[in-house]
Amino acid sequence: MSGRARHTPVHGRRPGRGSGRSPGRAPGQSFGRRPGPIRTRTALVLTLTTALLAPALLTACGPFGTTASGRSGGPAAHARHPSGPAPRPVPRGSGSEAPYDFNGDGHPDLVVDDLLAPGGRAAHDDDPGIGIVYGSARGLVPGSRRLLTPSRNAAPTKGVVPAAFEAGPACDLDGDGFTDLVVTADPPYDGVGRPPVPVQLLFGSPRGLAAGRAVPLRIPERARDGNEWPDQPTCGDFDGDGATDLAVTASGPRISYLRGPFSRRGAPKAAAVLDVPGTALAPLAEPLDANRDGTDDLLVRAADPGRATTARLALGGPQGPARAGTAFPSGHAVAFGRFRRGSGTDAVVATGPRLLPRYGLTGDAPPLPVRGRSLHAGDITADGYTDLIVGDPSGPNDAADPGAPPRANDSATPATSPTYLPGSPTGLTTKSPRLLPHPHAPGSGPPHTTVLALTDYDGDHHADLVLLTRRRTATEDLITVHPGTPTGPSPTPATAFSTTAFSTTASSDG
Ligand SMILES: [Ca+2]
Ligand SMILES: [Ca+2]
Ligand SMILES: [Ca+2]
Ligand SMILES: [Ca+2]
Repeated sequence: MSGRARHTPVHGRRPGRGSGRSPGRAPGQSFGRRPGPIRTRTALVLTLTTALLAPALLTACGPFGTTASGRSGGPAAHARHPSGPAPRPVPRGSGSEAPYDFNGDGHPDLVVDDLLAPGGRAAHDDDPGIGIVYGSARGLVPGSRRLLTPSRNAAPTKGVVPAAFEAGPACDLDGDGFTDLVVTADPPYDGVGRPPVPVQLLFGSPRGLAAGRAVPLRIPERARDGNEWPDQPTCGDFDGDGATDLAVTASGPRISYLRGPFSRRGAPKAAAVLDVPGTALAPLAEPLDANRDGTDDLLVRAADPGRATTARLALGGPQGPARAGTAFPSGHAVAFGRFRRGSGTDAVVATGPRLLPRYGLTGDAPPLPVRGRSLHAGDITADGYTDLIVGDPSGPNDAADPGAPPRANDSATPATSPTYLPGSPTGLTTKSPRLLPHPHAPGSGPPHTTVLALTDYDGDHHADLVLLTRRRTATEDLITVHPGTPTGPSPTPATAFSTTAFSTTASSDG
């Protein structure tokens, strides 16, 4: 995600599927690829500089104010509040059906998978872990944050605690009303025979996720195929029985289809190998029922994320997501929603230089000249039409040259920061696309802004945008929450804090 190679230490070696981008996982996203222990994260490089948010930050005292100083000099003001507010207890919940609600209090929580290590530099030797920010009726509460680390929270394999720990999707796998987090670790493997299952489950609870260790996902032998690492875990109720299931890659165009509910020991209720129309599973922000038949569908790609490729739906049914559905043109990401008036699900494909809308999934429409490789769909304006945030405008190949001008032969919008594109009765429109200003992160050098999440955290029915902005040499970065408004994401963040705040978090719950 932002300029850091998630190395894999010591033992585990995961061949194959491992080279892509892995965005922070949260609702409202639809892009990229699933994280795994060996990943190279490529920076989202953004070259548009703007001062719009510098003054904004001065008054950006969220409900739990992190940056208010009232003085001039936004960056300096922020530097005096280096990380975030003092840790607060995680609110205790009693279970809910809200997505990404690890403590079951009815308010979605945020997963931050790409943390700056203490001292500021991105870690190359130690995985700083996964940060969780808990929500409230007023939105995310940076004080209510917890750090999950491999040493404290991962399940050991043969007595060895993993060193890498990456967040995957979140869903309620045991059906207790507390969202569970799927993580990927790097268990030891001697290269002989089938590798161990690197996927682990952290179960939610009234105290959230940090209450205990993960358990390894148990994939019965009959549901494995080949000698590849099981990867790209994807949640959904693919058979429509009401229990959340998991799909995990096996080998070639086969998946391990694991039916829920899952036991607290990580075992599915039933499991089988399924053929799907592709070799990789695309991460989706939330389960997708594209044809609205009551079973969730998979989006399957012909190649691992990181490369543009064709994708196809694998439609759910009583036997699981086995039936080939709509095919999509080659691109980096596909997002789904209701982008225009109509009764069916719409899709949009990000090719890199353009967006290809597919209204009603199959309807052709003129391409939109918006550059980007990641898509985040949500109703920001609360008008009933899904809006789009298009991220990663320059792509990994441009990461080393943040000052590069837009490419030649580019009649497209020279988008160098995430772009906001509203849905409307007539569809996605470039009449009013808006480049989002870079939040004013501390440090020097060009800022890199990635989209962490697009979901309604404060319950006002406007999806709220969470950005992570980082400069290459900085010791602090900045997560900003931009509330959704009738005209798009607010340029003024309601909340701002650094990912280094997680490392100052107490290890036990209050
Ligand atoms: Ca919550
Ligand atoms: Ca659960
Ligand atoms: Ca199911
Ligand atoms: Ca909102």
